[in-house]
Amino acid sequence: MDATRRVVVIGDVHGQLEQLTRLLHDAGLIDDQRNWSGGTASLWLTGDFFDRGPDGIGVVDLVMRLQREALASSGKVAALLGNHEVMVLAVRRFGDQIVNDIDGYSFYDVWIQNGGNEHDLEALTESHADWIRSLPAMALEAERLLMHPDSLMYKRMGKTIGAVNNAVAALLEGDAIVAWDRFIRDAAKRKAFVDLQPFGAALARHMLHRYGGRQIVHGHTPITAMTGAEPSKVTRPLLYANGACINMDGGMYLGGPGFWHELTPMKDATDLGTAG
Ligand SMILES: [Mn+2]
Repeated sequence: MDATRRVVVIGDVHGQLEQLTRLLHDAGLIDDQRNWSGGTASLWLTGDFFDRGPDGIGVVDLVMRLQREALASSGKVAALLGNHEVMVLAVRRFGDQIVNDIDGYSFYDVWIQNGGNEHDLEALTESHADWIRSLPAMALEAERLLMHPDSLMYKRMGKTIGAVNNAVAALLEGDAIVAWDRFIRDAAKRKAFVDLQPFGAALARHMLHRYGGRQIVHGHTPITAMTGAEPSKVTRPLLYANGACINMDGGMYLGGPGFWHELTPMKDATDLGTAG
């Protein structure tokens, strides 16, 4: 692998296919025909392709195609598993089945409450489902720990990235409804690393110590929910937790334009790299 290859990250898309297309074009990763033009570049998406927006399936179809095209030019397109992908698979598998008699809800209810899009569910094929099940929950690239949520939820699932990814994959292959429910409930938690939490930065450093990497790159929580900024004015990632975390979620479903961000080699703990 080329040590100097570009590594570009794009945050949570939530069905905003046109915005994703514009960002990929701006970043030089696709041409006017929407074909991969990124050469050997590496592209990471932080997950949450579905729900809250118009065309989650269109987004996934584009990412799957670019993944094949990038491979042909020794580039890479990779994506993290988001909790909305897990929710869509849960509804596909369990439908309106009541999860437990005490709470009396189904995954369908939870999904609808979280912006579930019926069109996405109807258009979801077995090949989409297989692709989702293949997505890593965590990954390491360019000295960064990449994961969708800004929470501690993966700690209970394994002590290494490989163990967490295996545990999540096993969950998604199985019919253990309680385990699916726990994952989806866990994903409601966020902001574990924010500076307002007394130990936010320390918890981020602990995650890095446990799983590797010098900085956490995540999505899941729109930057506007951390800073109070107008969604339309969020045009770059948020560096926080004393430089230990980068939030990539531009809140595209809230009307944010989104952004792309290039992970440059880390020089020091507060390096944010080059923002797009
Ligand atoms: Mn999420």
